[in-house]
Amino acid sequence: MTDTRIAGVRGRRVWDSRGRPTVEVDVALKGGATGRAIAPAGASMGSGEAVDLRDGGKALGGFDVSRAVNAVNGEIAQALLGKDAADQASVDQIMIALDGTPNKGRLGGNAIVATSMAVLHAAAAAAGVPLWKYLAQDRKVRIPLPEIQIFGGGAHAARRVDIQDFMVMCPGATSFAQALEWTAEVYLAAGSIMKQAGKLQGVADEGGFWPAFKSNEEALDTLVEAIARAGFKPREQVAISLDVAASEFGRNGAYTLALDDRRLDTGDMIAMLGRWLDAYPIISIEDPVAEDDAAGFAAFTKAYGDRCQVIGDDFLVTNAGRVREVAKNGAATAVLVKPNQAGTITETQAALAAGKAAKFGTIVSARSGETEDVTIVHLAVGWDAGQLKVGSFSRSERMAKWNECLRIEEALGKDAVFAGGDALGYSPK
Ligand code: 2PG
Ligand code: MG
Repeated sequence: MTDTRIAGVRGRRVWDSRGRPTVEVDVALKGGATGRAIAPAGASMGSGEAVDLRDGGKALGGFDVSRAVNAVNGEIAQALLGKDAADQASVDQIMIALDGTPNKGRLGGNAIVATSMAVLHAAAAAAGVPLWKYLAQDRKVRIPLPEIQIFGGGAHAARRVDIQDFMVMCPGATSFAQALEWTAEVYLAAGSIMKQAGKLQGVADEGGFWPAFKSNEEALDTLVEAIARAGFKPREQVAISLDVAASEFGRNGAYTLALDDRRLDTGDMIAMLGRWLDAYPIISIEDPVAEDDAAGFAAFTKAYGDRCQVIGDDFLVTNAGRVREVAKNGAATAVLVKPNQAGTITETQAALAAGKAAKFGTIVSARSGETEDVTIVHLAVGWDAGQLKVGSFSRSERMAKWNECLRIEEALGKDAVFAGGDALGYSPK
């Protein structure tokens, strides 16, 4: 191992998949190793997330990040110079203390998470091993089960459909490579069904088809048809996974499904999702009710937690404390893990570890605003998360991540263990 003390930290403005500014950080170590990372950005965000520092004002829709970049090149660089990149916990603690706010709003979650990830990359480079291996050390890891979007909706497609992500998972696949191949067939079939029906309007923020469906159920029907047309057995081989992202259309126990022109209370929401579980091969549901509806989460999990994985995203915001609390109440069975919700690698890892301790499913996830950065793939493998959510099967900011995971599976060769359906945070009956 070469000298891992930090010799330089440099931030710059780069651009994300929505054409918005974001923060990239380069870290150089005394021994010559370097690391680079880019902050992603969400659109449907939990209120408990670390917040990005944006400039506001008229230019670039208020999304510019010059203040966050200045924070990296000024205060953060100064505080980290000479510190040991191999001691991630201390580096992250320094930034948390320096920021001094509960939501990282002073220096910016974007500035802090990009720096935290760049430090991690530099430490792995100094150790001379790929990042996933640096994180795994001698522990056994699995290649994650991918969760891949076919239709986009909600905040990622101008609310064309209310449900945000209509995704597939391939519990019947025996390798990551096979899961991708099966998903590619389903994506292709879905596209041609929609084209024939005149329902294809392009792609949404994460690369899934932007649909012209008349109802949320039509999306589910079309997805089942696509799975069958691609030649797979729905549920056993290829199953449906939903991110309802209910906080986007519900608050205080009242939900408005604009497309279906229906107003629902928490009980109605749970009953509707129950009917969908009866009618469709759904094995995972994320944020079934709004983030402020802990009782709704508990009721949903009690009713259906043995029939599908119940994931908390906006509800748990990659927060270890919340995961522990919710595990006690049985209000979810899985946690979505997004580094920029927590703001540092250390806090992200703590949330994932809390999920594992609770025997939850753990899903490392990208954001709707992404870049060529593939750090999350290494986190998913190195921390043995078991599941990986990256968006759809088009657009290079998504494909860069699926392709990176293929390379890791290949590098592991005979030692590669695919997590498959066993990684889900429930036991299918
Ligand atoms: C989510 C993510 C990714 P966003 O809700 O899970 O799909 O979306 O990054 O906009 O929060
Ligand atoms: Mg979500």
